[in-house]
Amino acid sequence: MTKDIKLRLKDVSSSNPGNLEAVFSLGNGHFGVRATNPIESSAVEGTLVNGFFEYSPITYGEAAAYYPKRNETIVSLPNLRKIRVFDDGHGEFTHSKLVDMQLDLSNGKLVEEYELSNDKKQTIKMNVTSAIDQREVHFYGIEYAFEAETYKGDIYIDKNFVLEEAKGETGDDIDDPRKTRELKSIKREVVATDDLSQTIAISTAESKQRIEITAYGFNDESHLSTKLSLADEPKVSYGFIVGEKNEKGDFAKEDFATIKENSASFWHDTWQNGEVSIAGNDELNLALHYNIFQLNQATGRDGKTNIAAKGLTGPGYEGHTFWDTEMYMIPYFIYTNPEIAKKLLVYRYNTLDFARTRARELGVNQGALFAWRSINGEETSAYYPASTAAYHLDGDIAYAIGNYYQATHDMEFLKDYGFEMLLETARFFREFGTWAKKDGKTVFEFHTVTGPDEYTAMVDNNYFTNRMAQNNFNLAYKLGLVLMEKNPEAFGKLGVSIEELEVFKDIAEKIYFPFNDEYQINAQDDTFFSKAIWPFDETPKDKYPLLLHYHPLNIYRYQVNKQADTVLADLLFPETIDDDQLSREFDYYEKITTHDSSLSRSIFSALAARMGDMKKAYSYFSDTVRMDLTDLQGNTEDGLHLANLGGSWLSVVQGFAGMQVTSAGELKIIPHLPIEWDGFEFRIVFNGRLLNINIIDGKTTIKLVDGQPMNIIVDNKSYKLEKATLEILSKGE
Ligand code: IFM
Repeated sequence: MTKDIKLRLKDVSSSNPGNLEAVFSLGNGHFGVRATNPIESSAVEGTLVNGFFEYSPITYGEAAAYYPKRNETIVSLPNLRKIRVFDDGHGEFTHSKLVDMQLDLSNGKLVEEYELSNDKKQTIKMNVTSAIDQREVHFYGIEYAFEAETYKGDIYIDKNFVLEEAKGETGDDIDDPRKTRELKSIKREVVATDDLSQTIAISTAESKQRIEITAYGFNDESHLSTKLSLADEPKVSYGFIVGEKNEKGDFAKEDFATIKENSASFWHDTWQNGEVSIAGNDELNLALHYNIFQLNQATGRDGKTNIAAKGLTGPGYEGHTFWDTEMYMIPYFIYTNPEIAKKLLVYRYNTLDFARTRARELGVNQGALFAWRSINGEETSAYYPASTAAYHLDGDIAYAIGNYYQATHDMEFLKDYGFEMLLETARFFREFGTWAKKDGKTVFEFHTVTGPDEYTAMVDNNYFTNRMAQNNFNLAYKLGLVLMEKNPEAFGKLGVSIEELEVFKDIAEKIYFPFNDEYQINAQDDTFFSKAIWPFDETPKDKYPLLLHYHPLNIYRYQVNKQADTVLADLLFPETIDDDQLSREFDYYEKITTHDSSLSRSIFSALAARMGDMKKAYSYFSDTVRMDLTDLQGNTEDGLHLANLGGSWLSVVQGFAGMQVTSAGELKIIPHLPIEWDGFEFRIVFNGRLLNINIIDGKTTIKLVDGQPMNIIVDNKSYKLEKATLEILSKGE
């Protein structure tokens, strides 16, 4: 990291405890610990383990065939940070005022300061330092340092686990689909205890998962309950590790120094390949670093787990993974840490059996449809118009596979995982779509579909979906040929023929795209423009987000967008649209978009930057990059908005720097610098090279930090990038 960057309490606008717990949470892709107040209990007890969930039945008033029967909910574990502190008269320090918090993004260390008071209003100070192990991902260490204030006697601390039932945030009777539900079938028990350590087990009755965690002191002689004297020494400290058995069922203790070292070295490496910095705007620079930090903390790195919509920072959306991963978060990993991108795609591969079953349930004999929302890959959404019908997800996964392959040429991945997924998703689209006649031409269409915009559902020919499906067919065709040539045996094993690939190519050429003649723009779907525009002028501010105040059917009959839809396709496929149409399209859809979804603004920012509308690009970016620090969506306490974190990287790299990979596979950038910044700089990993790209007013400097020479296109001119730094002056300089 270029300089140490820390997030402090003053950088966060909402002091609501739930909000701070999420914002200052620590995670390592395996588990996450919300920064709950260690003394006072919190609404969300806050330890979440990636992939650790419980089933509960979904009850429908009116069910139908193949509606999912069971829900999955991520399980909140007992609070690892909890400590009880007593005075020498058996009173307890039950009040705890947060004074400051500081999260060091260069090494992952969280430092907090509290003032504790007992019923006699006597106070002591408590400083808390914690870190999560980023390499041995089963360990978390926390150190409490106490300092005498008005209270100067002995204190007694108790660090045994408190096994109270972890609460869900809501009951099942709340109208907010973004929340989680309460679980009644979780067992928490102490399985071993002595003076020096305590082991508890958390098990789920239905999903049959079990986790054992052990708390022990920093030193071999540290007791979990002990007396410390603030009379003899004005400052005393005590530390604990909480560790979990590893995958093999072994438990070998770690110490705090190692946890901190593993955290610091991980962050050093992560920033080395993936730092993005803004010069001349410290506030946005801090927010951008923070977002990338939290994105990394949330990401499963083992091929078995993924990224939940709220990461490991809160139980919102029940811990489910959505299309958010492939469209908003994987790009950052593809271009900074492709190994992790691969693991995320392998997770999808590991859910293929569920996806095949789901496709059969939808009546197609071939292909696979991945789950719209799930933890383990099994579809769990009870509301199919905004989930199963959003089958662009298959195309989104294919898009990510295509980008990963283009940026790595990882043949092993293509052979073992990638092509099979492309094949199965292309088959699904082939089977689920339909041939039709339009204006005397034979076209391929998709009916009864929901695009990314969740305020429009079950329409025909959603433009975005049709583009994603077309890309899916093209990828299956092209990468199928690559695999057939490079590894005919692997190709042959998949039961696919050249004829089948040719069919994909043919469908791709004939896919229908709705177009609006009046406005000369791509139409979101076949009937979008026949609807009235939502009565924005009559909608009071407090009726947003619309989803919490209006029945879906009421919303569906209007032209109103929750989030970027057609314009997202424009961003993903820049070669399909010219500048004039893009500008018309952006203007039209922007006016009817509420951004009620956190997945929207980053796309509008990136696109506006590409169009050179820097005022808009900057304004959308400011909202995007600080979304959770300002609680813009009003629900950060349920967990951070992970897709938006990835979206802020997209805004800078694919928006302001205009980075894209051309259809010929070349890296291209078209820099646009907002006047508010002195410049910005980022690193990219591309086909084994590490590049450092620095954009300041009038000059783009590209350094090949590592790897072989390559070509790069800047502002539509091709350059050879060799070891020496390439400096390109912008036009007019
Ligand atoms: O996947 C998104 C969806 O696009 C909008 N609603 C929230 C989901 C989870 O982030």
